[in-house]
Amino acid sequence: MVNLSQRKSTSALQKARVGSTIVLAGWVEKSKHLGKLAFINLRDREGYAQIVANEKFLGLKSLKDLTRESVVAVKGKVKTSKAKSGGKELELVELDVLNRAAVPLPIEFLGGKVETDMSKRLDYRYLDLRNPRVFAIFKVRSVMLNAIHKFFRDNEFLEMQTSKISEAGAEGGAELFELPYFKKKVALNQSQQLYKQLIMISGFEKAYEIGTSYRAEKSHTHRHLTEFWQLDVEMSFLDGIKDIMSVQERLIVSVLRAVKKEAKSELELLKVNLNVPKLPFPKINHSDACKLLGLKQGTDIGTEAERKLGAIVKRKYKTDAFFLINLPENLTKFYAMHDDGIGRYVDLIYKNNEISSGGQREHRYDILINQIRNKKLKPKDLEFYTTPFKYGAPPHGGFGMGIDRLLTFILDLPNVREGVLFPRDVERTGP
Ligand code: AMO
Repeated sequence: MVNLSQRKSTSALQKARVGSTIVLAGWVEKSKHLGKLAFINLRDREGYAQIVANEKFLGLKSLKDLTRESVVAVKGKVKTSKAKSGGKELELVELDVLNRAAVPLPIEFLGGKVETDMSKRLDYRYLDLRNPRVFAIFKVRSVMLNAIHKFFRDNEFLEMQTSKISEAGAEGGAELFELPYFKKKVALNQSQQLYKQLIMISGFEKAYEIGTSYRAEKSHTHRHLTEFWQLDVEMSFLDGIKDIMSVQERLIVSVLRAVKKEAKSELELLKVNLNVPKLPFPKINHSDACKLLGLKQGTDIGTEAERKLGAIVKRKYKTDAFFLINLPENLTKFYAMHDDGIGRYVDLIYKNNEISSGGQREHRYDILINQIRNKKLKPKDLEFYTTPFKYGAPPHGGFGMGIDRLLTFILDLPNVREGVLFPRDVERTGP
């Protein structure tokens, strides 16, 4: 039996001493039989290793039965490879089949080939993710998330975790997922909005969370999911939206720098040439954006208009990232602060798509209640949120950024589903 506790990765093989014995384990990408020799291409999460079996290996014949994608553990001697690519290979001494894969495979991904039918790929996501090109996306996602956590820790933000079950929505009633809860009805959180504000009232001062949000949006687009990951940030005692933009732009720059440095080989594999935008990001007033786009003042700038605006900004400022600021009241939420009908609101557009939205919040109780009424909501339903504003609410604000969207646009992916392990949308609830 091959001793798995001695297992090394395929990348360790390249650093191992010629003549030494090492143990590898992984999946059989493919195998080839040439007379008295057999070659196995073994894959693990670090890459590939070539395993060569010659006559000295007693089980040579049985290797013919090895099916693709079976899981094996091998022990062998490190040799210099005779193949053109060079490097090192393993001469097989011992092989254990840990799990024999059935044939044929339901989807094909040999050599990094990506099936065109996304729905089929998602049905067999566990296999799809074995494709190094698909897996690379999730390595970048992990690097990106580490960089986000590092940024907030370095800037003295506390990490928070808010509840995902709530009694009221924050972002619009029609998009609420309601569910029975014993004798009551509750809803899945649409965002962390109301709770991140409550903890500002509690005195957290600077906090962030990375968590899931749920929206019953019947949107069949490349950038909408029913369950998505959101980065929520909230800060107290801020001096208007400039403080919110400053955090966001520094965050984006440090995350992109980290991805460029720490996910170099993944970016190469995915053929992504990542540019880090210069600081500060341009700021475009919503009213100016409407003029540039030939839209009526107060129009909601949607997907298509964002693309056009992105192209205009790129021509003028040579950047992929800019802020859209000062949104009119008809486009803001009840919790936003306004100056004469203009919301202290900020959207961040990156590579032609909105990736975040935020602003300063209304912390004055009476005005907040009025705004709730103006949006045709019932203050009674939101008492758990509004009452705390009577007992010492500091001026505060923040933003919510779509993690899945950020990854999508960093990697120029065609669809947000590519960067989510098991995406949920209007049709898909499994696997
Ligand atoms: P908003 O609703 O604009 O704001 O959401 C913030 C960001 O979350 C992402 N996002 C989505 N991603 C994928 N699928 C969806 N259905 C989806 N909906 C939103 C986007 C978006 O920019 N509470 C406020 C934020 C705040 O003011 O702090 C909020 O949720 O990237």
